Amino acid sequence: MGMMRILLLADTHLGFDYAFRPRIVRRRRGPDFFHNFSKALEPALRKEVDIVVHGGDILYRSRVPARLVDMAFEPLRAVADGGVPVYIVPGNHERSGIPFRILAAHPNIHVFDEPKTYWLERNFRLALVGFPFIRHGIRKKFRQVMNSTGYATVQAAGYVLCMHQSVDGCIMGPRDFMMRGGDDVVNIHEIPPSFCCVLTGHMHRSQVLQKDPAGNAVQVPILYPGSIERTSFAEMDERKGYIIVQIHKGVSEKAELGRWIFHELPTRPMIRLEYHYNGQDSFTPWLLHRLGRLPKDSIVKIRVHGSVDRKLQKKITAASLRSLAPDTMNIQIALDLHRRNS
Ligand SMILES: [Mn+2]
Repeated sequence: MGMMRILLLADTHLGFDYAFRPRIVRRRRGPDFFHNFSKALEPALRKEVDIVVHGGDILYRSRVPARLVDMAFEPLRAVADGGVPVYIVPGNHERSGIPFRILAAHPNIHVFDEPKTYWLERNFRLALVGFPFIRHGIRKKFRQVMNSTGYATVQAAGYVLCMHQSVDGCIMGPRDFMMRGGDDVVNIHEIPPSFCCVLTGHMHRSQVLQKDPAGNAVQVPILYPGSIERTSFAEMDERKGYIIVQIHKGVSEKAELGRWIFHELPTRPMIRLEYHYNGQDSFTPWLLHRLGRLPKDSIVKIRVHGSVDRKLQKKITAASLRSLAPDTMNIQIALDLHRRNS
């Protein structure tokens, strides 16, 4: 009898826009990611959860400086030191490059560096089943990978699957593109019904799948916490956060998925500005006017429409944009390349 709480976070992409020795001084987004990472782990440090699952993509790419690895692992180690076990799924950015062995040496940190089943006994026995990101052909390999985790030989009241994959029906991008049926997408009907839920990274949009793409209910919900900060303008309208998942066990032998709660993390506003250029130079006053009306910590992308001549070119260099925007903003330009040479 009782309950277990799992804190699920993923796609922390630490190291994104983080400079150890910056050549130019400008606001960077890197610290926002570290800040949200610490914030997401606070309930674990306060011991309000029994387990932490990181669904992969701890770091923003696979080759990173050792210092960054230390900075990224330290908060996870603090959680584990506090007595809350941490389970990590290696994501697409974490293959050979990242020294998981250092982390895995911690008695409270467990890495799914190959298909594996761990189990934990608190109020009841919960099996944590998982495998590292499989880049190609997961659809065909899924059953075999699940078999090789050995979960079927582990007796437990409940099973959760930890992975870093796309699943039929998951949605991404500003146009709500739905993944379904592809070689690199897990068939949602192949999740064994004995599982309480699937905890997975990879999709940067937070979402919970409870139906297949045809609209039929599925037995095992798929939970994506999404990324902890926006990694691109494709995510500009998405809320960011982590999920706390409850697994209950009543009088029956089987544990069940209870409530899950999305906890939102702070994000900076992302703003797109459109500038239409017709040869008449009004860029600087236009930009100052627009920037003056935006929140001071905005991340701004300016799209220039029209063919850019030398006169405008000089005004839209990174340095000149920075000189016009408050230091608290990030600002970048996107040229409408399609029309640039016309
Ligand atoms: Mn990712």
